[in-house]
Amino acid sequence: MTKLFEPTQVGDIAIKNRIVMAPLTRNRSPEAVPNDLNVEYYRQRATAGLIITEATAITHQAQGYADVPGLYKKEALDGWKRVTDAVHAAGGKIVVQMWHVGRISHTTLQPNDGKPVSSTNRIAKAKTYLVNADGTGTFVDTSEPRALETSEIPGIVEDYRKAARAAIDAGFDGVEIHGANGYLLDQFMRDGVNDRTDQYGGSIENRARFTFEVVDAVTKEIGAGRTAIRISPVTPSCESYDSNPQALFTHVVEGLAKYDLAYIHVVEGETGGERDFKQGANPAFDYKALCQAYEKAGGKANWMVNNGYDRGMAIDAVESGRADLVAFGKPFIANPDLVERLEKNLPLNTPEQATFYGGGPNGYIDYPLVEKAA
Ligand code: 8OZ
Repeated sequence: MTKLFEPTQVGDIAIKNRIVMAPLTRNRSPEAVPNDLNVEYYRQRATAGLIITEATAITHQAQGYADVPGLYKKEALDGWKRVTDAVHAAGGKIVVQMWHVGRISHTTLQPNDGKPVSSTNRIAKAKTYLVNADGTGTFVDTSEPRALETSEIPGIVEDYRKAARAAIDAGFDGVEIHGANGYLLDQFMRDGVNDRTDQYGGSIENRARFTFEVVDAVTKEIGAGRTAIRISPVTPSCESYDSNPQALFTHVVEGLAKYDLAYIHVVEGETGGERDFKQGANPAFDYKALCQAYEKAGGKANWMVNNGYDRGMAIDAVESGRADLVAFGKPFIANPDLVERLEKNLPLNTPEQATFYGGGPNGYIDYPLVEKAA
């Protein structure tokens, strides 16, 4: 048996194999409340060693897209409890990805139609997704943000802390802090977005401060063994750019090493795209050096890799010790029984792009299992 299919311990979470369902935005939770369809979707995928939920807004202000779920109101938490119960009853483990979109939002999704908040007043050249009155979806430009006042930042750290507590109370095995893909924490970390002059802007230390404050608050609230983080050092998603991602993320992982986190989740390359993507004139990103810097600083968390892995790459990554866990995204959309298919080296269903975002059961809970496909 290859190590990929063997059980392991991820912080406080015991998992039955090292295949992880990556966070996947599906826009099927109107009013931010997980519903029966969502329960069924996650239940079907419980043979994954670990499920990471789709990105989930920690507050109303953290919302940036139509019909994504939240962690901030009773109905949503009750809905998530039904999801976590179903996954646990099916023998799986599940963590929630805690999300604040920052400037990747639209005034119509914000409390009192306010401006989205960010590290900057500058608008992102990016799109968000809204649902029209007739139920059809459209991609629209994000709204102009306002830079958070320095004095507002502790309140957002507190929002993360509260959301982490609510997640554990809703039955999650842990939380993954979304520090990737150009959303709020990334908007602070990157010098191509962050134009602040306070203690949250300028040097790498200052830009990473907010992320560390969030990690600190969440680990104190629920324990480091139930806390994880996702980073995407070079992804251009949501117009995120940094002049020196290697130095920035080396500092980030060195700082994370002092927490005994469950895992560090690294998107290699462009999220959902090219694995060898580079930011501007930067040299190719050295992921091995990143992991070594983490270990040299005393970091012991599981190292989770993601982006375009196939069976052979995943087996090799874990067997060679380059990674402890491998997250699969699109293959899990189309293959609820992905673990069995990888283990037996069976063919995979092809995901249908047209039904990724929004809609109903079609393209969501109707992908066939291997027996039925055969
Ligand atoms: C796809 C569409 C909308 C949001 C991310 C949460 O990139 C997302 C996302 C992905 O992290």
